[in-house]
Amino acid sequence: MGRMDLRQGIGLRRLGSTADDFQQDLLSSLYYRKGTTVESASARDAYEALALTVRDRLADRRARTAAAQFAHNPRWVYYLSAEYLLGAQLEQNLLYSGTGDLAAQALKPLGRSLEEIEDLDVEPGLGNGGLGRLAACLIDSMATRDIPAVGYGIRYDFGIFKQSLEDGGQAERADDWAFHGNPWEFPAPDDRQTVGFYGHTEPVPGSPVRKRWVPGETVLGEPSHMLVPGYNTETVNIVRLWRARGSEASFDLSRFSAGQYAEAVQEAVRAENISKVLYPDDSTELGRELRLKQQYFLCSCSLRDIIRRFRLRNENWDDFADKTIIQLNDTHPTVAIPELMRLLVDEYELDWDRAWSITRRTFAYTCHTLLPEALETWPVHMFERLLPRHLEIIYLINMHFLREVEAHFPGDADRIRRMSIIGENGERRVRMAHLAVVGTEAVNGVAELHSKLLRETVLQDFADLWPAKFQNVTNGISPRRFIRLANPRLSEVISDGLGGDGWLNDLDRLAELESLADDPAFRERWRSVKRANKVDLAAGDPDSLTDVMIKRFHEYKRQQLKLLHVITMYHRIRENPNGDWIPRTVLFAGKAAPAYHAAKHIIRLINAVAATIAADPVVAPHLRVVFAENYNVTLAERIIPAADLSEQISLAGKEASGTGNMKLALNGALTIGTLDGANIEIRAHVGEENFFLFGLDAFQAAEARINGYHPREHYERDAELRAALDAINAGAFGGVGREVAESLLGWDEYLTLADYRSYLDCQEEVERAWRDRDRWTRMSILNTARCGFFSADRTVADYAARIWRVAPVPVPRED
Ligand code: 8GP
Repeated sequence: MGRMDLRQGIGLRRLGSTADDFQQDLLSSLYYRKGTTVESASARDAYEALALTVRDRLADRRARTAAAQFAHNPRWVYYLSAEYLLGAQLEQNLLYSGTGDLAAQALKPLGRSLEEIEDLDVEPGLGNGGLGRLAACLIDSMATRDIPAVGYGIRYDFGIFKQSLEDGGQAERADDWAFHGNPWEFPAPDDRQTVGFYGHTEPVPGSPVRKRWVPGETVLGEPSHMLVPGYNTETVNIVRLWRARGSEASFDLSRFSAGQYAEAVQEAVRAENISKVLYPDDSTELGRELRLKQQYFLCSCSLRDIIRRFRLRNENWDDFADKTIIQLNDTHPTVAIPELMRLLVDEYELDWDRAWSITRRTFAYTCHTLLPEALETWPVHMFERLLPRHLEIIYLINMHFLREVEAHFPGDADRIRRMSIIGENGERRVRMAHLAVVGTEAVNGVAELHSKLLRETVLQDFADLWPAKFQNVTNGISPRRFIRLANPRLSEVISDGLGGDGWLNDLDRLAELESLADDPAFRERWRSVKRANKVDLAAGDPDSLTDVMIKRFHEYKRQQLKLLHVITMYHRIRENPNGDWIPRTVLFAGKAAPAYHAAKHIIRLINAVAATIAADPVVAPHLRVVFAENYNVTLAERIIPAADLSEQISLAGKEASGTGNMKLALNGALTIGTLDGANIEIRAHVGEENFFLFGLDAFQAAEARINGYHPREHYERDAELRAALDAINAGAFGGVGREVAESLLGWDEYLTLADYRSYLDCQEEVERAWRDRDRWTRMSILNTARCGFFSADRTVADYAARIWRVAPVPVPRED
């Protein structure tokens, strides 16, 4: 590898790597950048000074990365995502810059411990769940694999809400994550963009296709970026986040002078609302429009930035797709497709066919769901008002597309209706998933089963037309964050077992642990790590079976099934207090969408059951239910290392992949799960005998629905199930939960009752395995050893080879 020192060129002092150097730099940050002294520095001053000192080290690598990547003029990967759940930055950046020990040392004169300082580092919660965390894992792995990439997103002022429990129910508070500022970000005001909304279009004389769009409102997009370091490599990529601002003209001085203070700023406020919150409530028309506005804002700013970057090195538009691949993280950024067409045709004056050929080759689309209600559509009238030119372009795209369908399937009017980008059943709507399939070169699902079901059900017509377009790329997770940072004890045991920490960049090497699975001393260490992690978590007796279900609350994920199991255990223990019960701690964590009432009822019932059990002296010694508030990446990092049992119990055919299942298995938890999403692949990798399988498969679940499913039949037939539901209805848990019982007995959308008995039987299998300590430990070690496949590094390598067709660009080291 070549060598490079960019500082030399401008005579800049190099940052040293000794403890003294680091100390000096920390003190200098404190003094010059925070404007304070050792004597008067607050904990927050110390935190910020440390963050800046660490950031400086990464900024060096960033400068070299940018130089190397631009010199190479590669095909860049641009990841467009409405969400990033990045997790805490300080612990990550200390690890990725190798400065953890130096930092702990350097803080001493300030009288501060690193732990205390790390607690001040607020995670940017710019996402909801799996999709947002996947985005964070993928950008980590792209940097680790030296792939030139930029992640684009929105810098929401308020991220995912903070959850607390009030009277056993979920209460939400705004998450002002950057209230104290965010030392990790670099504002880049020179790269700001102007984005239009509303208005009208005008014909362009002499051109049948081009139009002039005269927006009725314009808003500024101001970017800032955060560094995304690779692990054990020089590359530091960025994630660039846009924040909406009113223009200077949006402040009305004359109104202000007339004392109309609110009116004077209303335009600016309107503009800033675009990046105000992650997922504004969409129960009103205005809320829905705001979401579409956010999506367009992200796409328009990012595309202009991408084009600006392209033009730094290239002139010919025909090279654009060879230098650019834009991965759409679900349909949220799909309006980028008509936006690129608009830019190419209207602004850069390319003819339609050339622009379309470029556009199609530039985009790829990842779908993250199978739930029909999660496939986004927008009312045509809303699109027309907000983005009039884009709607015209979508109509044109659709016209060309439907001609292609007609040519392939002549006379198949039904198919044309089904495939059209415009849905005509009832209110006319723009189907974003259809647009995303039509306007991209590749479409992928996120686990084998998911990709198959996409091809065979939701997107079947499209797969008939373009079979080669459809691919699978199974999700993965960052082993750095989810083992090394989350579980330092286990990391040490693994590194000792494998003779080094090379596995952190090459997770397949975990397979070498298999030979240790039968080594009694190794097993003992393995167990003691798990126990110590449980002690740290302090959720319950560290010797109890720690049974965790941590994920967003959704009926398809079936927290209610876990709850029926808990209620049944409660009944069993009460009936037989002297039984040989295995102590269990059942830990739930997760947020429900604020307007998702059914999910919130489930949360309430969990807490009511937890309270009833805790108050019952007969049951409490054996069973404890804990609801951990405000689940986020940081909390996940504490729970996952302590888990014995991982609950992955969605109705088969509903969970696209799951990634929590991977994190838990990698940390040695055993999975109890259905044949859904990536569970299937996890089971295939760890071995059937090391996985607790139950329930209907996707095919059987679909059949059950078709044949007419009657949850009451299960209720009538199964006495324990009946007892559980009757107890809820009889008010055994403080009168809470009747809505849950009603929905289960009434229609049971996700076949919870159908899987109840199989689930309970499987839990007995779990207990049999748990009673045999050595067997359990062996299974646990084998789970970790065989989960190397689920590294996001592998996921990124798959995308790079099969979808992006990009190669790494290594960054030279410093002398
Ligand atoms: C999730 C899927 O539910 C999960 O199975 C998958 O592992 C993950 O994406 C990553 O692929 N989907 C979402 O988080 C999602 O659809 N979020 C929308 C609310 C934005």
